[in-house]
Amino acid sequence: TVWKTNMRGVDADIGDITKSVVNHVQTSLARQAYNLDNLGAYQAAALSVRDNMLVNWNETQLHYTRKAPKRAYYLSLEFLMGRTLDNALLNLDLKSQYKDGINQLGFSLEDLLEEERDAALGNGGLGRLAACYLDSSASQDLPVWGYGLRYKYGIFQQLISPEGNQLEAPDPWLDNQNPWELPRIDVNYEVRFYGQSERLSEGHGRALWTGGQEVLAVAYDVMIPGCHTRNTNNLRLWESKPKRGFDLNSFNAGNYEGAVESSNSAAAITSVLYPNDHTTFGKELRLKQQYFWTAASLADIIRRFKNLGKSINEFPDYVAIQLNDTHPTLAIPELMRILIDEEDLDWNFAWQIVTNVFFFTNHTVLPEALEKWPVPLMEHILPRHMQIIYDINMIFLQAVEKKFPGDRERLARMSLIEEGFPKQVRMANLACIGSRRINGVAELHSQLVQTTILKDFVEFFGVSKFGNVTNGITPRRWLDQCNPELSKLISSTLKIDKSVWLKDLYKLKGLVKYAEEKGFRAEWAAIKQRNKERLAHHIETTLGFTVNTNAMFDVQIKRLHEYKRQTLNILGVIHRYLELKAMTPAQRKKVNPKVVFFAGKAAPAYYIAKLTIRLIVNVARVINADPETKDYLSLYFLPDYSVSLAEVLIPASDISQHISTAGTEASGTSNMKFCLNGGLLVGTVDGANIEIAEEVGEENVFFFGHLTPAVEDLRYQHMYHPVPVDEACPALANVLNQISGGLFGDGGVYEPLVNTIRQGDYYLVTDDFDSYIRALAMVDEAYLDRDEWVKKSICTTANMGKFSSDRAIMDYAQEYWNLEPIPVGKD
Ligand code: 26Q
Repeated sequence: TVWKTNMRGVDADIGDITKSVVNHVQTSLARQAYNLDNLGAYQAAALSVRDNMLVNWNETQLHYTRKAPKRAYYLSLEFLMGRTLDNALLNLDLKSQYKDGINQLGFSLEDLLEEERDAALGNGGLGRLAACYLDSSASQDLPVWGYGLRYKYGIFQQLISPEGNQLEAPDPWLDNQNPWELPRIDVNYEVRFYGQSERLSEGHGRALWTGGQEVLAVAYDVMIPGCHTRNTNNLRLWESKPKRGFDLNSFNAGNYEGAVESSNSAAAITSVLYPNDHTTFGKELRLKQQYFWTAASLADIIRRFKNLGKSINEFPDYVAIQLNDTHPTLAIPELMRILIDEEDLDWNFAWQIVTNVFFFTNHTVLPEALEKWPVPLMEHILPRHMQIIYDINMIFLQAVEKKFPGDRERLARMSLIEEGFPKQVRMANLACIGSRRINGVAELHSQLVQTTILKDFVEFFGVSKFGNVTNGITPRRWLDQCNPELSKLISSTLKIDKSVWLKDLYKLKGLVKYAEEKGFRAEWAAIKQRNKERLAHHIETTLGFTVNTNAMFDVQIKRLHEYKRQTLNILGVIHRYLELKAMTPAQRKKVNPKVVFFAGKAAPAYYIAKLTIRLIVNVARVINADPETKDYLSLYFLPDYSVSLAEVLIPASDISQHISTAGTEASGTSNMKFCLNGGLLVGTVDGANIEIAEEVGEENVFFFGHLTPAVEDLRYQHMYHPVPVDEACPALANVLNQISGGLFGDGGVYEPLVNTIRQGDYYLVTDDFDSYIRALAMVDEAYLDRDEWVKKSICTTANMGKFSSDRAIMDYAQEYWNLEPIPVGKD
């Protein structure tokens, strides 16, 4: 088939589409077009769409090579992509044609979309942010590539046992072969582990690193189509393979197990995504993942740079590398190793290049979440890198000593090495001193970075090295794709084609004036209602529950974490249940009916988080079965939260909860997704909630709780002047006593969870509980005046322009990377 191309991607008529799909059924899948199932039809449709993308992808890469602009590389161990087909069809502007074409073949496009498995190569916010940034880079014609790992198993599948326990199952997402990736067996690099490093000169000169184990990194490319542009960027994922099939010496000696052992250990590197966010470090395999990925990516970046024929000192003029958290920090000593040991540069020259290439984004200020690696482990796996880290540290600390003479404590705090047994390498310190600039992900968070964990570094380098880029989300997936009816209403109301407002989200401001129009409000509310019914239908067909769609939908969906305080939410639900029980039937009739949804995964070893899930499930069992109250309050824990589940949940939400202890949630991004879809927030004064309220108006956000500066004091009080919960918050004490007393099954089971609040209460559930309950009461009151509520909803969506990831990525391009758009076909 010859495809006609135009500026909006690729155009094709319906005959071309059916022909291409049928062709893939027969030649790629080797199946017959009759008796084809939905999965086969999905695969053929995907391959057909892929053909379209490939044309653009090739053209884009050729264009970038010819124009040789500065490029940026986004290094992330996580890319939480979700599904691709719908997104690709929308970005290429081919959805309606494919809908018709698929129909003609006797299938429904909506059904085929459901056949696709999520690419779930991430834990949560950090991984989904990377995916949104790829979409925005391509959509704005920026020459940006992502680099990550091709995990054979993504984030585990979550099952909930009858008792309410989380069980984990593998996520074999590649089992039905992945039409969206292009294996590049010819693009591969050798990566060394272990062995010996021998210094070849005095001081911090060259060394020779030999021996150990060599593993092969093989590239798989994933095409990233921009929205309504021909630019199609690349996400390169590495797979590990043994360098040679198996060890021939062992094989010939008859030791067949030994012969395949080292090949198994090579393949293990990219076998599974680590399911922890914010905790548990020190695992050898994780360190090997980090080095394997940074080494392969840097080798690839350097090879591409060398093809330009430029001298190495121009490297920072052609390359910017963004480090997504500290996970890729080994890229810093690895680039030093290449420049010194392989390119034979002297230390200072190499260091100058390095510190002009890297940029570092921090995503947390929780002290327990700062990445550290034991020195002995690092010495064993990466002996040369450990030498380089010591060299960097010595030179750096000399400079600190010169600026702050005699300040031993400062030196100890700023050192790359934390003293102790064992000593540990502080990755945030290394990322900070090795980068050109450092940013946090929301205003408050960036301030906290500068005044807490990196305070000493601000004093040493000056504040201009530090900045803020408030996170964003792509309105393509998080409005147009997940909420097509709302997208249509917006286009027809503004009389602006969606291709325009989706790429200039401030245009949504034009909706404000329609908040005063009754007819518009009715349409707006009707769409929310249909989205609630769509969610209810999804739950009915997947879980068998009948959900009351006349109730307010209240949603909290995110990883389970004490700092995110799902506990506060479930304790609030119990409080409400107890209140309802105490009412007369006549009193209950005046209550605003509410359905509460939870979803989210707990890290497999995070005991308290798992216990929280168990409590939610068992509270749901009791409440939903109570004939007196179930019309007014019901509760669901939806298992196996994912990007595609979020796409159904978010458009259906009336109110969502973002209730972290102030100062702990760096940004949050689902808060932006809910607001973009006309859902309101109940939240703490934390992360991006603050900036959302600045944009949409504080009257449209339900804030509660203590502010960041109070948190430290309160914790101190808890430690040194503890007050029993019964005194500090009787309403909460009553709820805790009901749990302990067995209202939701064996109370003893929940004691460890309840005790985190009764003793210490590090995340201040007690301190914020009353304020939280008051905020929920205000939500109820506001919801009863439905007209006013819908106005709030419209004004919220209308003022979300700032939170497009297009704005965020342009900020990186201009203030950090110094990158220009390189549109394909416009020169
Ligand atoms: C590190 C080392 C070893 C094992 C695991 C990890 C690890 C993995 C994932 C550490 C942290 C993460 C993920 C962190 C994360 O998702 N942070 C969130 O990032 C979002 C995007 O900036 C913010 O919106 C959230 O506030 C922040 O919690």
